[in-house]
Amino acid sequence: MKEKFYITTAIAYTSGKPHIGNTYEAVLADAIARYKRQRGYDVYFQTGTDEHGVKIEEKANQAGVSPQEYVDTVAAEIKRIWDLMDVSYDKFVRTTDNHHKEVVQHIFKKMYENGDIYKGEYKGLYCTPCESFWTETQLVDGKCPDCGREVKIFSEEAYFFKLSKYQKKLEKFFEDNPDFILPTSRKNEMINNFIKPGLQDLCVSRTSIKWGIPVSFDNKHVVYVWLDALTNYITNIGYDVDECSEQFYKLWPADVQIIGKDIVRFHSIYWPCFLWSLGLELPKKIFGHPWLLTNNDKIGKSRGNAIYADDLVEKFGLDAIRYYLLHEIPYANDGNLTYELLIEKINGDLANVLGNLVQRTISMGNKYFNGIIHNKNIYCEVDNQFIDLINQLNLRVEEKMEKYLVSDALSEIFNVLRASNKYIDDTMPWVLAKDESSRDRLEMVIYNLLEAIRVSAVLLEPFMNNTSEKILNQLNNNVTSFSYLDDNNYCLNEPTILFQRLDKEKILSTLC
Ligand code: ME8
Repeated sequence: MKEKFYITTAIAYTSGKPHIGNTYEAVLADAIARYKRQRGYDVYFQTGTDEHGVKIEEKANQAGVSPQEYVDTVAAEIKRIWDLMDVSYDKFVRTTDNHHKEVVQHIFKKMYENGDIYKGEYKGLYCTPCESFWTETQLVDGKCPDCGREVKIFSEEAYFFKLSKYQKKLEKFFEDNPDFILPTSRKNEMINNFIKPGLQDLCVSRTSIKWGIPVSFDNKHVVYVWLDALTNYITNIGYDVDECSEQFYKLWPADVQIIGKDIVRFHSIYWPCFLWSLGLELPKKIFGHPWLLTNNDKIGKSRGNAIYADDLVEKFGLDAIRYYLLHEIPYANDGNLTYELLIEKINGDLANVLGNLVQRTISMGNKYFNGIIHNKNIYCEVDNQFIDLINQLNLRVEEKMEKYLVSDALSEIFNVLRASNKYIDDTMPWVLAKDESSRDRLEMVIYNLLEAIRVSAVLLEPFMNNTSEKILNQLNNNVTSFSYLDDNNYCLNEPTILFQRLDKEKILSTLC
């Protein structure tokens, strides 16, 4: 029996086309999902769209279409972009699906019946773009602490969720599970800014909004968008209040939930309390990834500086963009995207380090041995060190990926590719080729390089699946072992260029 691994992303708002920051999250989760599949896990990867709320209602009005028509178009666009990025989700969910809506109604009713939801009057401050409620003390200079925009005063009849009831339980949970939120620095922020000051009951219904899931027993209210959105992680795998599906028992609790740092609060405070209220276990981990900035500025659908994945892929190719996203955004700190940096990385890491190595090695194999390469068993000191590096790579990647250090895992692979280029410089095959008596040694050198390339290509699959496949096709070898083999046989194909070197000045002048 394979061990299950349930991974989710946040569900993207269907307020507009997803920018490269939202897309980063889907690609990041995809790399983790593919990595786990490669390690033999039975992976279930869920992503999708968050389609209710006042912001979407407003957007639909502006566009002169119904909210449903509006979200149908945007959800299709988000799915198209996830597909374009090769995001290997098992299910793409939408909060306007009838099944989800029904189960959210059941959940609301169950929470009401068990006393965790009660009716009261809401008076407070609301940030419409962030769909968030704030208390006076949380505001920064009187404005929304997340986006810096004006907040509105609201007063209406509403249902409340008894968050305050879970204060002690949450404090204890955080104490007992210090690694629940990754990176751990984000946990301290939650404790100091939200838990310690005291949890306030959360308003979970609206009468002033039409575009939402009606409360089944009081239908002038619609369910607050975060209760609707967060529960997607269970409604779509078969949770229901009276009876859950087999799939639910198999998959829940989620193994990791990938979200951006701005929504850690919803996932580490509201979400655990909602789950406790339903008598369910908490996810094993919440990973709050950093942001992707463009030109060191926050990207926003509404800030007018958005860069889109499909434009980038059209200009630079899919795997160049996947590489950049996965490698250039560190684990805890924000990453930056500019065309200049992107072109430098494509030329440096992808064309020079990776592309050149594959091209040179295969060309030598074809030129000197008509592409037929075997192990000649003539090992030198320089080989032993090199082979050790190849054999350590799998474990190094695993150590990083198990901690979700995705960028570092990719760096490990590129370290071996760099070491392979150095191995060529050290062994100087072109000198060996001049001496007939060194022919076997030359074949051995090329064999070692081919093994380094093969192992790297196999381990690259979760990050750059197309490039991995192209390399293995050029090697004409489908052995997927993660370590150096001394009995592999190669019958090489012709090399093709993996990444074209780009003329930075020329491209920048056409983009500006
Ligand atoms: O927050 N860099 O949706 P969303 C990296 N619907 N990640 C970014 C980013 C950036 N510049 N900007 C946004 C929502 N994100 C809710 C989620 S989940 C039950 C509901 C991330 O479309 C953001 O942090 O605004 C979030 O994880 C995801 O993109 C979707 O953002």
